[in-house]
Amino acid sequence: MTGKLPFEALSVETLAARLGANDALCSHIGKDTSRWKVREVGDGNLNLVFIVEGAQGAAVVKQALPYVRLVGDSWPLPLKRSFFEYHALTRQQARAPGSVPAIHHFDEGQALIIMEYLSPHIILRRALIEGRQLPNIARDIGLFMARTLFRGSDLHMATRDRKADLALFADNVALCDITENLVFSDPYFDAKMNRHTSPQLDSIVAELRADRDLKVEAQRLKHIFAANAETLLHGDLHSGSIMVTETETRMIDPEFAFYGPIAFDVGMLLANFWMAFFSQRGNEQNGKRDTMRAYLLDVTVETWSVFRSEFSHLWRTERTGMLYQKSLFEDQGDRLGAEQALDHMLHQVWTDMLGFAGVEVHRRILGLAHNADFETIADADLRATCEAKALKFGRQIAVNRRQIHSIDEVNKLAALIERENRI
Ligand code: SR1
Ligand code: MG
Repeated sequence: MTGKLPFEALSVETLAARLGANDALCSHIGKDTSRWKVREVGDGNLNLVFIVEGAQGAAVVKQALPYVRLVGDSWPLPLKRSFFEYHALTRQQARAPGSVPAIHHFDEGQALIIMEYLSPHIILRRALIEGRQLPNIARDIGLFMARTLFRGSDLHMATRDRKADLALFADNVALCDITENLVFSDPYFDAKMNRHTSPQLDSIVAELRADRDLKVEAQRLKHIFAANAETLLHGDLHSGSIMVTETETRMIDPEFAFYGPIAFDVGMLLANFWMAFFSQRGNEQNGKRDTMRAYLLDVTVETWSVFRSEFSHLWRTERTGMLYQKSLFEDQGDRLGAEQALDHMLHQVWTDMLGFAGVEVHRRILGLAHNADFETIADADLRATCEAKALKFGRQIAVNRRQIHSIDEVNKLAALIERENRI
């Protein structure tokens, strides 16, 4: 296939004929297309994802569609998101080696990426719903965030390279637009594509939408998201964008990548652990989930702590960019000045992270794109109870973020709300 052919969506039936001559794919799975088995496994909101197995191995073929898969062709979406995903993956691999799938081939015209088939990995969200405790996720994700977010910023990069990258990713307008609307605005009014568990949550939703402080806070966060081009973000770092085994963790799907605030990836990720925490009650039929709940809170503590300490380590050892130059601090014998600036930066990330986490919780319960943690709770009353607690938690961490000083404080709040009988 060449990049010059007009775009055409692949299908299970056509994939072997269309990619049978692709050297990269053949070298990984074998040339004999009669032995290829193709499955379409995409369960995300946007793209096609095929697993192709051949005589010598397997690979993943991911292809963007010219519209939002979740909604249909009434919502067109640029194929170029595949280009941003490819370029984000190459940068993440360089900045946090081993944290993303290996890329075998990219075809911009067909908006497709051929990449490593991760097996026996499963989606982290699925594992958490099943009540599985993975020992390494906090460390692996904390390191991934610190390394990609630090090394993609003006703290580390040569300013010319960073500006070129900023320009490259600035065109990811349509995907940013999804986040800007779906995360920061739609949950706070009766936007057309919103849905929630009704009628159980109706009065809570009305109250939330009438909450002026919350609405203002959500817009302040949107402003930070849109205006603070600090680093190359993953842009959609939730538990559905992470694949795991007992010992391995890989981040996938960075098609929302763009230059934004460091705190966004961290907040979105931690929000998904807190939502997993609040949804455990809905999955308790097969046994108590107290240990799982405790595990999830521990994961938030460890993720934040690993992020913080790796970010601090990189600050001390790899601060080669134009910001907070060593020539102003360490080289003048002012190591404490550099530490003071680091403290200040981490404090800002902490405060904004809580806000981003709060709005992420809200949008997954009130907006268009819900998550399976709550959606798989079949009993609507039980689901609404879990969701109402998460909504309350999200509101408190978003609005009170400047008064919350530690992750233990946040987790005490989560545990308190979780134990409430009435909502
Ligand atoms: C229309 S896309 C909805 C959501 O799916 C993606 O995974 C992102 O989270 C986006 O917000
Ligand atoms: Mg995705």
